[in-house]
Amino acid sequence: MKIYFAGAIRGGREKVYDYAKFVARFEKNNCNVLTKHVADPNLGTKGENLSPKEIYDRDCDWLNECDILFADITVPSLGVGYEICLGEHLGKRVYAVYDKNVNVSGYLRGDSNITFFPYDNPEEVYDFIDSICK
Ligand code: 6IA
Repeated sequence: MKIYFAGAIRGGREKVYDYAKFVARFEKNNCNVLTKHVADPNLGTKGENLSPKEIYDRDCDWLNECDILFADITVPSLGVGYEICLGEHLGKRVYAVYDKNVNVSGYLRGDSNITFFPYDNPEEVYDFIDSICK
């Protein structure tokens, strides 16, 4: 199964170590995470050394290719919101997890096509990921 993992870059990298845990859990389930760089602590808020057009084109290709879009929406990010909308309109299964102590977008949470999973501790997300991969 191909996973498009979405997490904040310009929005802020404070959750990157949780992103890495989620990507590792998908890989433990033999999933192919197309966007592993999003969970790379060495990727800072300046992103990769690609032009915006190269990033956009490549990410759109991966969104077309993926089976599942999985986003951590705890850190507000324009890019993640855009990807969620595009993934949904491409007919992908869309999952969004977030730290329940953070007041995430009410607009997004009102979208019944997205399956949400609020968590206190990122380890709680592991079983959720396992269930998605079945
Ligand atoms: O708005 P954000 O930067 O927080 O958006 C993050 C989301 O958009 C991630 O899920 C990525 O898939 C995608 N994305 C946004 N920017 C980049 C990037 N470099 N490199 C890789 N993926 C990205 C940004 C710098 C560039 C504009 C020069």
